[in-house]
Amino acid sequence: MHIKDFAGKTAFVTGGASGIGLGIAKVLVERGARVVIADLRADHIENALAQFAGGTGSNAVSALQLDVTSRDAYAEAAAKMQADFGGIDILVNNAGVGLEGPILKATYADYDFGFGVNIGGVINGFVSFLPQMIAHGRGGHIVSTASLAAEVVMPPHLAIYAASKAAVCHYCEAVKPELAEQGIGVSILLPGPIKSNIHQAIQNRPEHLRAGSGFAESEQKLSERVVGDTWMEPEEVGEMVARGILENSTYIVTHGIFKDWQRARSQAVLDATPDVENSAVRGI
Ligand code: NAI
Ligand code: GGE
Repeated sequence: MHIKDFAGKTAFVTGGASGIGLGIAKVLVERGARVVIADLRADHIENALAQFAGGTGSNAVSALQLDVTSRDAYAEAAAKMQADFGGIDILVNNAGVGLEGPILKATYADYDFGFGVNIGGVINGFVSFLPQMIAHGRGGHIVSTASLAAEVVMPPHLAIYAASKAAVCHYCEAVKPELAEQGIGVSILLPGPIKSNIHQAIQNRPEHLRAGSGFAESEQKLSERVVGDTWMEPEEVGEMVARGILENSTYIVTHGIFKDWQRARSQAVLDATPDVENSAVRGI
């Protein structure tokens, strides 16, 4: 029931018009999948479709404009996928925003923006698409993009981001066994630094969450950051994701550069944990 190859499969990639999502879309198309790119930004969609134009897989790609935080729009998109393709086989919950700013300046607008897209968008993907992925009986796979930020104690100014990504990670881990019973595989993508437009969070903020934001200054500064030339190419991430889907890997990790921070966090939790004899008193 799990995905064994990509030929003839339909994939829905959120945030698929830029960066990591576009890298994933390119690799899935190369391997014979039909890919629907769902993205908030019309400029990114136009640029992405231009990159496929004239290529061998160009007629396997289409795009729709979708804000993953809009539940009504998401339900409509899922209904369209059911009508057009008999439902999707692969869902890539990748849309996310790299918002950052000092926590003492954060307002509810900032919390709502960060959690709304980064975890809310993932939940909306599961809720909108799970029924059709189960009903069509072909099995399938759901990949969600978290971050290595979920596995370390993050540097300052990234608390909302880290918390939203940790939520993605734990949600996916926890639902994996129940979805396995339905023939649906689950993977979590944990990237390190990848070449993308993640610094453009400010442009992805809806008008109603711009008003009252305490992060305007940080996001303006972030928008001027240049993409590092040692950062990984999105297509390389796409290759890792394709392999992760075929192997139904729980974790797809792109970089080993934060391993010491990952270990330190895990060790600190273990160090604070009472011994087995102590906790056996209460049990669960
Ligand atoms: P990106 O900004 O190049 O791509 C994200 C795409 O998502 C953009 O095209 C944007 O228009 C779209 N998007 C934003 N808000 C949306 C919404 N509400 N609805 C639909 N689409 C929306 O950035 P990148 O880096 O490719 O980001 C993809 C994912 O990877 C994000 O979840 C990000 O947090 C995660 N990530 C990125 C890392 C990096 O180093 N670039 C590292 C770790 C995780
Ligand atoms: C490349 O840009 C970013 C960003 O602006 C915010 C977050 C991230 C990338 C990623 O999710 C990761 C980088 O791999 O998060 C970190 C950011 C900064 C330091 C450590 C990080 O993860 C361990």
